[in-house]
Amino acid sequence: MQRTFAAIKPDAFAAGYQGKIIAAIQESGLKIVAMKTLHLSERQAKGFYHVHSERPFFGDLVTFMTEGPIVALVLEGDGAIKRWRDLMGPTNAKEAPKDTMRGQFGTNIERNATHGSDADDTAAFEIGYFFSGLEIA
Ligand code: FUP
Repeated sequence: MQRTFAAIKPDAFAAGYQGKIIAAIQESGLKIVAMKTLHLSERQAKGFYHVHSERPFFGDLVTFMTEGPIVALVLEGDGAIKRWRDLMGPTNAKEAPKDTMRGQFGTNIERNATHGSDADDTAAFEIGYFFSGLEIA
């Protein structure tokens, strides 16, 4: 069994797509083992995206991720990291197929509705950033 970190970003949250995204996760067979709503501070968003701190889009990304609440989740299942990334679609929502989360609920490369860990090490960091062991079923 593998775990991954998923987030419903402020654009999808504000538009009320939480339910549809959570339903798609469950219909895919991935199990939700932790979930909470929170509104990131600037410091918290910078810490989450620290690997991108030198990239030109970092400031705008932090502003976007702090503009409203998000849903943070831990998903579990065989191959969960790749399965959730496949369900999300590519980073740029404009290029994402319409049967993916980003294709349905995202707008562009920044406002792309959802996040998913891209590897085992980032999943471990991101799960631990948002949840304590006691909060994961
Ligand atoms: P992903 O793993 O698909 O979330 O994509 P990346 O790790 O490459 O990028 C992380 C986030 O940075 C993306 F979700 C959106 C944002 N981003 C931009 O805003 N502009 C870019 O040019 C690239 C990424």
